[in-house]
Amino acid sequence: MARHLVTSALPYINGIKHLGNMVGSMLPADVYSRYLRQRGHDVLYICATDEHGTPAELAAKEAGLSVAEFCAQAHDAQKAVYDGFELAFDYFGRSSSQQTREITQHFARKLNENGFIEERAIRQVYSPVDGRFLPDRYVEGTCPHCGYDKARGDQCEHCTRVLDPTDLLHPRSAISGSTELEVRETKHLFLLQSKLQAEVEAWIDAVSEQWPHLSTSIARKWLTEGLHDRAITRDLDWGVPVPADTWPELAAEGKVFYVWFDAPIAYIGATKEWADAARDGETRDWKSWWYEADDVRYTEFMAKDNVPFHTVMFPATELGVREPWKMVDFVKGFNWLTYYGGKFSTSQKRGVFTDAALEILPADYWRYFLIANAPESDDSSFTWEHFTATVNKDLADTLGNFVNRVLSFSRKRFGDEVPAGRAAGEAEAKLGEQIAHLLAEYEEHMEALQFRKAAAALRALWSAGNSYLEEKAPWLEIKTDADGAALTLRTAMNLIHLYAVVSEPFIPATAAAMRGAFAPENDTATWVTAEQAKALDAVTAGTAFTVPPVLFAKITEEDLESYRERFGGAPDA
Ligand code: B3M
Ligand code: ZN
Repeated sequence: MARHLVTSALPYINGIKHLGNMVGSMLPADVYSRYLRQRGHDVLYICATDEHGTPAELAAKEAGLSVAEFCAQAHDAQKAVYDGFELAFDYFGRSSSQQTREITQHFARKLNENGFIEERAIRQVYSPVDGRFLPDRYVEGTCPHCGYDKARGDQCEHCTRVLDPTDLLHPRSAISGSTELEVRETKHLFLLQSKLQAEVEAWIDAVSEQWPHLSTSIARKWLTEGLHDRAITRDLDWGVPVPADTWPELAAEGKVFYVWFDAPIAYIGATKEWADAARDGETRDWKSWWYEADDVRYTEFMAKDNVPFHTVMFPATELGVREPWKMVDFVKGFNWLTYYGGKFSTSQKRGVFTDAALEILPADYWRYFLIANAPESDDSSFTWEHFTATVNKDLADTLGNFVNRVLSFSRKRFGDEVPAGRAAGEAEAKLGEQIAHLLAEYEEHMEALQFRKAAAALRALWSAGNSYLEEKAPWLEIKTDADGAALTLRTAMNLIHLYAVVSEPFIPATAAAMRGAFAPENDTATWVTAEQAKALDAVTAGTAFTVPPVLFAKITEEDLESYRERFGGAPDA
């Protein structure tokens, strides 16, 4: 039993996220955390809103609110959606917290003491039309590496290379579009990452053997290009202030840390928020998860554009602090989920946002579909047609229908208690072997964080029940052999109970409904052993049960049409 620390990339504060954001960070982290908890591990799943930086300032301006007020509201709005998705965070904090501020300032002081921070005068892009210095991501232009014409000054979203605004070809202000940009001189703090290159490389060599190819390839690419010293302060009103005890001049000018400097530190800060939120005599020790925490296994989840920051830049920061802070053990990176092969687009209203998704269907429909089609080894595409087919086949037919059919039929023929029938025979022994085998497969894929494969194994478990039921056909058996039919139904009910337990990470609400159908005594099991899977007798004859309402409604042609209309269908349709 290990301690598992899990974090998912912090959703940026400026708006409700789309399904692509969900499947590339929070949802798989939740599925994994739930699985580990069920297996008896001590798990801490931490997330937070990422609240600093220019986009927050601009979104607040647009909403006519102070940045603080905007962030408070936007945090609550995001949290409500995540609750709707049944994301079971241990804590969902905020990067603007006092806790993150203090730890960020501590990190900066330590980096400075250790010779990894330097004050430098730089020439920065100033936009007279906008009357301000333009932070990196507010300079847009053409990527010098791949030619993408909407590259931002901090990173090219297309080829994921990290950029400097002055690298861009044909630069323009992202605020006003003005191309009359000037360069003015101002002082900033620089993190001397170049001095840490060798250490980061050695660390990657030591730790990344089991990581997905996506995570290591991005990290290696970045390291091969060479770690450059980077400005870690900005001229903004909103952010973690540069500590005045160490840099009085910059503090007086109102410089704050760059959002990507404090955002990963907010994983630690949010853990401290969690500890500080303890009530009623409960003690929570945040530091044991992060400091000298060799017994902790730390797993991070994120989409590919965030991988460089987590595999290279934040590790460089942690190494430079020269204190034993916990570093990541496993980086689960994801490719993009596309919408009909194109990008989800807020501005063009194409794609599905997480709040809208929950307006039309409950979380479990989305959770299952998204994880079963997670963009793990490649990009994957969301289409309404694929979503509909998956829901109808896997959730409504294979799982939902099985549950309702078995329970309704049994109630009709044998009443409200699990029937006894005769002792298990050959068909049940064969089924038990098969279930135990598939369960082992499911566990193996979950341990390896192979979510699509885990979903396929789960689906195979559900299918095995259907095949058994078709083969035994209790609706025919009942005519000649009531004891045989009762055995079939009792076995099928045991499958339902097993499905309830093992499907919980994917579809927690449905799992609870399935489990709630039975009321066996002392039903505290959080997982199923191989022996139990073979025996399929945890729910004994005589146990009372109820028939839950239909678990998954089928999506009709009409529904499908209305979704296409509301959300936009294929790009050119
Ligand atoms: N907020 C994700 C993004 O906005 C970014 C992740 C931070 S994780 C420390 O692209
Ligand atoms: Zn590019």
